[in-house]
Amino acid sequence: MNTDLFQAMAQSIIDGDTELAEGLARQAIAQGMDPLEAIEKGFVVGVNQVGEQFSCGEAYLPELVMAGEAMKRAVSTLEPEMAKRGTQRQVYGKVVLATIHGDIHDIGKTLVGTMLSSAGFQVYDLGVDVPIEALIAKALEEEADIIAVSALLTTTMVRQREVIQTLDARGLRSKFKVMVGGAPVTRDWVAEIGADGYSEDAIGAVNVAKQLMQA
Ligand code: B1M
Repeated sequence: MNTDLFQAMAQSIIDGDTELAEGLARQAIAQGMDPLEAIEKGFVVGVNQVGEQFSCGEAYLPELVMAGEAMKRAVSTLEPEMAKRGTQRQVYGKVVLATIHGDIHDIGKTLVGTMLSSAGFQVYDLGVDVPIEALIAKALEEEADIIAVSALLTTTMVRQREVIQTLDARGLRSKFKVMVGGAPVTRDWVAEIGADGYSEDAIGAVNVAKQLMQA
């Protein structure tokens, strides 16, 4: 039963059991499960639970770190399968993607990058803790269509606005569409900072990026 497998996946993250998380990810692939379904119905449920426990003081940093490691292993095990399943080979556009300076959360950002690549975007994933200037320099170098900025902390989310302000100040705003995302990002925030697109999750990010290419 997939329900049991999803529960085991969530529990492996809660327990910070990296080996088990990888094993369950492999099991999902072996039985032909959609890898994104495994992530969203299984592993993410666990990482969200650890996050909630952390925010109310029921879990501590070591648990958060272990959950993060287990989550990363599960996602990286599933990523090749996700890429393999990306059937649309049309190149939609170029995306420069990063988690912004001061922020080292990379799981969701990497997932967004994988989904965009599998859908046919050329993705330049600059990693985490990326300074605004480096992001813009890469976008200029690659003549990117979209700058995609992930932030998981309320303290780093403000740098999404700074990306737009910097583009404005340098007369580059019209050259790029700016897409933002990450757990604290809301529609209100997107409207406030004047970003071009936003999505709550990786699948939505693909749709938004496609829309931005037509705008
Ligand atoms: Co951090 N952390 N963390 N953490 N961590 C959060 C974000 C937090 C909400 C936990 C909590 O308190 N409940 C909290 C932030 C509070 C706030 O600012 N409001 C928090 C904190 C406080 C911290 C530290 C400050 C803790 C400390 O040191 N005291 C520290 C900060 C370090 C830093 O960045 N400078 C820290 C550290 C860490 C770890 C390193 C231990 C680890 C990260 C490991 C890693 O990434 N390699 C970690 C983890 C694992 C989490 C939680 C539990 C899970 C994040 C995650 O991977 N989710 C998180 C709580 C939570 O979100 N439930 C938490 C799964 C992932 C698939 O989802 O990243 O949301 P997500 O990505 C989604 C969407 O958001 C969206 O699509 C993705 C896929 O569906 N999306 C985009 C993301 N980017 C997008 C970009 C787009 C579009 C969509 O377009 C550009």
